[in-house]
Amino acid sequence: KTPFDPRDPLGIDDLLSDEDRAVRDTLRSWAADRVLPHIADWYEKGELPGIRELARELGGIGALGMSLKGYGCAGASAVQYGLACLELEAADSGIRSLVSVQGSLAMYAIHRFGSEEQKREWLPRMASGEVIGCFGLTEPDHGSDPAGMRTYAKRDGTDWVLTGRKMWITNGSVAGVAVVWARTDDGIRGFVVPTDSPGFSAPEITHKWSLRASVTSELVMDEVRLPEDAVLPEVSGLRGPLSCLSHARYGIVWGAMGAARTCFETALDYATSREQFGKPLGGFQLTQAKLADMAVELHKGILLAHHLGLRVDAGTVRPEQISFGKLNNVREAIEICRTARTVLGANGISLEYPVMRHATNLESVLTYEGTVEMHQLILGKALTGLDAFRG
Ligand code: TGC
Ligand code: FAD
Repeated sequence: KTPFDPRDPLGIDDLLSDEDRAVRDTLRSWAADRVLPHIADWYEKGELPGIRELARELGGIGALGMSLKGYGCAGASAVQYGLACLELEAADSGIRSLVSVQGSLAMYAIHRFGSEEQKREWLPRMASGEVIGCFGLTEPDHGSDPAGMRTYAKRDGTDWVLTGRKMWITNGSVAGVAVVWARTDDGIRGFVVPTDSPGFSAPEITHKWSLRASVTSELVMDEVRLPEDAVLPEVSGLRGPLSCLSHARYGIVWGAMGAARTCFETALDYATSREQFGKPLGGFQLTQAKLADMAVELHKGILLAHHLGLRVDAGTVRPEQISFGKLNNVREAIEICRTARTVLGANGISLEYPVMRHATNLESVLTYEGTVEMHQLILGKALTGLDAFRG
């Protein structure tokens, strides 16, 4: 009989190929070696020191723009990219964010909508981690509703002149290139902006209580002059940035389960080792109910991520299905982390254990890439045919 594995109760591992497992193991061991020994300290200090070195290492193991083809990218499957996100977020959401924004947002935008010259200029250096990218969509007054953005690019002869502000931009202050979405006379367009352009600055946002080991910045563009070919030629309209978001949201569907897995396993270890009233915490029915519910949601979530991964690989996934995954998996992951926190009692609030760090990180993950409410409304519209975003 196949033995029951408390860490893989449904036998999901059997769904993976040897290549999938190899990708997963590479990322898991990189994170164990390079992130886990330091993350509590980075988190406490609110910094991600050596981010450029980390980016180069991640490039070296093929994690940047992992599922993109050509231009130095690994050309992995969507399932493999998802497994990578899960392993990185099992260490910390901030590290997965670094990789998501680089690969699924900045590189994806250039890969899908850029000119051949833009792809050749930026993608190989972004895949290797030599250049970090960021993705500027959100503005101070336009988050969930990016259609209202104010950042504006006007023509001046053949040049573009870009003015505006973006807010809450991951990787902003360390980026060498920013993909910035702006209003133009022809609708919303994407611009590839070298961050050393005169008039461009990216002050870091501090005092965050979530994603503390991640760089988050404002982008300020004060009449940044760009050549004609800075625009992404292959898309106009909100479809451009929203397509990139679909790709990044897919990674989060997996990633959130990584944070949840770490919290579940921490709670399971704790419950089987700490005793109260003369027996292990895991021997009390109330603790078992928590562990059982956490395990059910965790592994359902991984199955859902795997299912979506197969659809992405087959080219059949719909954006609403990705919203389904992001809504469910982030919401359940945060619940799992909060429950794990209770199993650890007072130790649950300590940085000596990872659960509170993951739970507070997931507060950002719940909000970025479309809030819970946005994904409910996207699904609600798909279910009813009625648009409830406005009025
Ligand atoms: P709507 O009229 O629905 O759509 C406009 C056009 O876009 C198309 N479209 C999509 N295309 C591809 N993928 C998707 N997911 C798409 N969703 C919509 C749509 O077909 C249409 O195309 P066309 O050709 O007909 O014009 O647009 P709307 O203005 O009603 O907005 C819809 C809404 C609210 C769902 C959308 O604005 C939205 O998703 N808002 C949430 C904003 C958001 O998620 N921002 C994230 C910023 S980036 C970020 O958070 C990075 S954090 C990363 C990290 O650190 O890990
Ligand atoms: P708002 O849109 O103001 O929403 C506030 C609340 O109102 C939410 O609960 C929302 O769901 C609700 N709400 C809004 N409209 C409706 C409605 N019609 N019906 C019901 N409820 C509604 N953005 C980028 O572009 N690039 C990045 O790299 C990036 N990185 C980020 C990193 C971090 C750490 C964080 C926290 C955010 C990041 N973001 C980034 C921004 C993120 O995408 C936005 O915060 C998010 O889209 C929500 O926008 P908002 O914060 O302006 O909230």
